[in-house]
Amino acid sequence: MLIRVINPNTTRSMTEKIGVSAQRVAAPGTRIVATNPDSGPVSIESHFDEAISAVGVADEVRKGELEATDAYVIACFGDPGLLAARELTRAPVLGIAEAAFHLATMISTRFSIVTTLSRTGIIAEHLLQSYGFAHHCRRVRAAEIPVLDLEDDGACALNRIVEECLRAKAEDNIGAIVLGCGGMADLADEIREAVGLPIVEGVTAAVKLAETLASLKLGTSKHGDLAFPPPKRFTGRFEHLSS
Ligand code: 2AL
Repeated sequence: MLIRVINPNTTRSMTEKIGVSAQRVAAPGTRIVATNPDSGPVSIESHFDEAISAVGVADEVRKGELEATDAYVIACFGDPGLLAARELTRAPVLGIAEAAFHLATMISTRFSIVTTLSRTGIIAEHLLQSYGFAHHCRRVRAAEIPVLDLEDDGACALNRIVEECLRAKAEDNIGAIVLGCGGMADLADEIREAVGLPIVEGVTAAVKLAETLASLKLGTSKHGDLAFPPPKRFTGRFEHLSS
């Protein structure tokens, strides 16, 4: 099985880290290809960053379609371009926020999210609303770490995330915590040990769910709104997308 794990930001070190975490939980016969767009923001921390990165995600799915990809994972907590990506393939496409929310509700009745910056909390709140998980989530918390500080050992990211998770455990009346950034994938085990609660990490959750869907031959439905986009002419710098 071939799963293409797309980091929507262009920071290669984060893509590699995400790929290692994905391969570690994958089944023996699963090959993970971890990629990121050629162009776009180095981290995704705003609605603007998300909008630009969604174009890169679509490009990466189009590349994956040339390689018999069995499933895709969008490894950013805003799930940028998720529905557009689904339109471009028959394979299943999972966002890490969506995957983490589903798993968290199967092991707890209430969870909190610990994300990077307060500013991106609103993106998680919008997803909770649109996916129908809002009343399972007690609180969206931020460790106030810029995404690229997760790549910097000197930034004490782990300690700050653990502290915020411990506050969530003490104050939120929850059973589980969802980590709110793809760049936290390598920290989940240490956080789980330090916090003593189930910690749901989206990259690993999405890889296991992607394997499940692909092995059950459950691909993206092409009946209705997720059918391939209608052929049309694109202009200017998107002319190459014309069909
Ligand atoms: C993210 C993420 O997962 N990757 C990135 O660049 N920005 N989202 C977030 N809330 O930190």
